Amino acid sequence: MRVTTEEMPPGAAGQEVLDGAPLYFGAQSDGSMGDPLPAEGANLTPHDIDTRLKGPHSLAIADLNGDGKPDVVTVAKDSRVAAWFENDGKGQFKEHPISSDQSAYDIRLVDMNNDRDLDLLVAGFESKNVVWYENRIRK
Ligand SMILES: [Ca+2]
Ligand SMILES: [Ca+2]
Repeated sequence: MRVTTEEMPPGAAGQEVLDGAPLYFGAQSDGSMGDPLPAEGANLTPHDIDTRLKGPHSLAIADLNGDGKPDVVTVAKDSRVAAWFENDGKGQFKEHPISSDQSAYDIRLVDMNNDRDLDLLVAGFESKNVVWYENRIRK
């Protein structure tokens, strides 16, 4: 298994490799998350991770809880939600809310406090803030 940290621009999709097979992640502003972008010639089956979010604009992928499986973090501008989705490694994701008052377009995963885990950095467009959330998942 190879797990990489990948930061993606708003509205983009990302790719991770899990057990040698590529996984594609995407965010759409219509409220759904998880549908991959069309990839010509590829045989991809979409698996929704969350269809309730309104205006998810940014995704980040990293192993936030240290279990070796890539997790997904997003901010949904219109839902005002920041959340991470724990990957069980079998195609299922469990939502973990981070904030219910964060209207943002962009996120980054960075070790802000040098404690060897990735924290969440958010640029809150309508929240009018820049904030980081310390990763305390494994503590
Ligand atoms: Ca994980
Ligand atoms: Ca950290």
